[in-house]
Amino acid sequence: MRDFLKRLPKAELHLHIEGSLEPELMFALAERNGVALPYASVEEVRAAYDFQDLQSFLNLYYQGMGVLRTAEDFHDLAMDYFRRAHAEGVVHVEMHFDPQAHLVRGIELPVVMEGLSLARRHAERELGLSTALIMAFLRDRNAAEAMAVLEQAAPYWEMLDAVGLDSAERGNPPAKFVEVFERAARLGIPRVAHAGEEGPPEYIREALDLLDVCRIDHGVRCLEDPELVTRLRDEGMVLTVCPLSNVRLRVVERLADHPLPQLLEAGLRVTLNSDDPAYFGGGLLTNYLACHEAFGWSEEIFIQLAGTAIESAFVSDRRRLALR
Ligand code: ES4
Ligand code: ZN
Repeated sequence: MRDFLKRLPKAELHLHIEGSLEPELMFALAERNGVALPYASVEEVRAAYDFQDLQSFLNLYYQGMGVLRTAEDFHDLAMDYFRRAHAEGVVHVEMHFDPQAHLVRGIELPVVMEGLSLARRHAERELGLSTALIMAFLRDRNAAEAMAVLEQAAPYWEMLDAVGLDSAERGNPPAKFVEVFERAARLGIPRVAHAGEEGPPEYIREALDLLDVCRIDHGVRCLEDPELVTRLRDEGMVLTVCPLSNVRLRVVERLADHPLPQLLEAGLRVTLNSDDPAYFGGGLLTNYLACHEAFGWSEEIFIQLAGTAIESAFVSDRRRLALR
């Protein structure tokens, strides 16, 4: 099965590039930039990744990205991830990035964009990997700031495959960002949003009704609302589910308790994703393998899951055909 899952052409639709920062690279960049780390070794870093919930993870996630300072750092971060993904049989990667998390540290948007853009070109040329870019707004900061970031990104609008919404979900409903997402819609930029990870099914409804998203990131809590499940199925809405993330952030206790089988049973369009692979115990292949162990799924199910990801990826029809 490992061989089969490795060879299966897989697309990653839900990845935070800052969450792909492995402790080894964190140390190398800290050294290169003269940034002090509160850890003595990579082992100590990994030992600290024992999360209680989303917020306890986010605290270390924002701390870890403090080593990213130059365009070269962002390039190295993304290339490091693209190489690992390529080695796991990943053929397409859609990466979220969090401009506000860098702006608040004095790292300007052009620095981030230059580094990520160069890495995307390298990945395509060296690895044959296609990539997409999703600029995410931090929902635990105010909407005016998100709007200002969207305007500041004007030179890069053409490069954005979508905008997204991430960070601490509870108490920060999609409704807060209606105007920002309306502006993105008028600009012709597609929209996705995290909803129903820790937050209630109502947030999934809001993401659909108020933000007009074409995919829901996570969405696992939709099962608490049968009418919503019917709607998601009828609309063919895609959920980018992150199995190991949900275990590590204690959305579920064990993978065997994960609602993935029920989501599939309900006829929903589900994809498997790694979210923050450096923090949650592995990349896309590791997530596929963990699902095989937990649910005993057949090759056919994995072909379906990987196929759904390729169907709903932000790529040209020409590239979509080549990915299959
Ligand atoms: C995230 Cl797992 C998760 N949820 C929400 N926001 C995030 N940013 C990075 N990882
Ligand atoms: Zn996420």
